[in-house]
Amino acid sequence: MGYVPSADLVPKVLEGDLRAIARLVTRAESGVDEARAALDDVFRHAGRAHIVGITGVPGSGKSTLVTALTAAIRRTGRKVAIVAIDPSSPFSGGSILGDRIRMGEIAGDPGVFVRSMATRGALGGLARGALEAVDVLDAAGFDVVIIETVGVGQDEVEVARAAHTTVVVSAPGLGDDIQAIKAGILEVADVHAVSKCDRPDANRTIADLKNMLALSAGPGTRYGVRLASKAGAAPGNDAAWRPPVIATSSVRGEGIDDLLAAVDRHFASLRETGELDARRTHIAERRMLAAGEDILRARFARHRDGRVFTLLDAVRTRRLSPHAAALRLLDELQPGGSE
Ligand SMILES: Nc1nc2c(ncn2[C@@H]2O[C@H](COP(=O)(O)OP(=O)(O)O)[C@@H](O)[C@H]2O)c(=O)[nH]1
Ligand SMILES: [Mg+2]
Repeated sequence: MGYVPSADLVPKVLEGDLRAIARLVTRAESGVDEARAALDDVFRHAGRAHIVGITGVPGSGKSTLVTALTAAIRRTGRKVAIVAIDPSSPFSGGSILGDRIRMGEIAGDPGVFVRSMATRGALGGLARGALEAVDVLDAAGFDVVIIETVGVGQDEVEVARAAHTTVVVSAPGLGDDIQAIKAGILEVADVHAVSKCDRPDANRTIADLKNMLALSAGPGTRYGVRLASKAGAAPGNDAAWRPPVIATSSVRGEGIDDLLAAVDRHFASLRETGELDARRTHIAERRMLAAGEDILRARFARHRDGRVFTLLDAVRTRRLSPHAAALRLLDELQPGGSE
């Protein structure tokens, strides 16, 4: 089968055609130039889905939890798409947890779309590709789009912050401390999940986490972290929302419905308080700035042999400061293409 132009995929994507969705997601992920206009088009049709980020250190049980959560959401009749950004993600159709939890439970269900993204280095970066893939899935009519990210690295954090609701997963057995603190992701939590609560040491993890949240909660701060929305700590949460701690066991299927209820409650709270708009504005700002950076990098790379080279030379020999050279570059590259 030949190459279907991206523009022709768009109407099919909007109808929910899984083949077209898969193709456009792939093109978003790899940053294909040909797909640019189609992705811009798709963006304008997106905005209905509830974007849920699931983040936590490797091995905390994210993928297993996402599978269980997806099955729970499906039982409410909603369609779910999953974008897993985790090189070690087992979303490959095999079994994750032996007999109890199988991808099979959700694999083959046309109301579920799963895509793992493990590759880096594509032009424009992982964050852009992943978020445009989310746009495609949103526009395609998935009610919930779940993004699984390892809570480390700039790209992952960028993606996690594009969610409406972020679930931070902590687990027993991964060391004495709450790992989310070390990873610096605790403050992005709208909901805390303590996974693997079938394990005897889970009670301690739950107690530690609750202590930490109680100790460090104070006016103007969350967990001792000042709420500076421009700095990116979960904007849109106000006094009306206190991130709950939900104990879950994917093995036993416990706490999954509670987790879904908390996630749904958070989205409802964002809507009712008007904070959803604040969060959307924040996401718009981050994505727009990131896109600007991508465009500049692309232009820089394209002009590397010409004008850029002359400017680099001027900076190397200290005739121009990096700042002055950058301003000139911006001036000169402005009339450029439409990337
Ligand atoms: N005991 C127990 N183990 C779990 C549970 N959920 C996941 N695991 C195990 O924890 C490990 C990591 O799970 P995975 O979902 O791949 O974690 P991820 O790296 O955060 O995506 C695997 O060996 C799972 O079988 C659970 O509810 N209970
Ligand atoms: Mg995983």
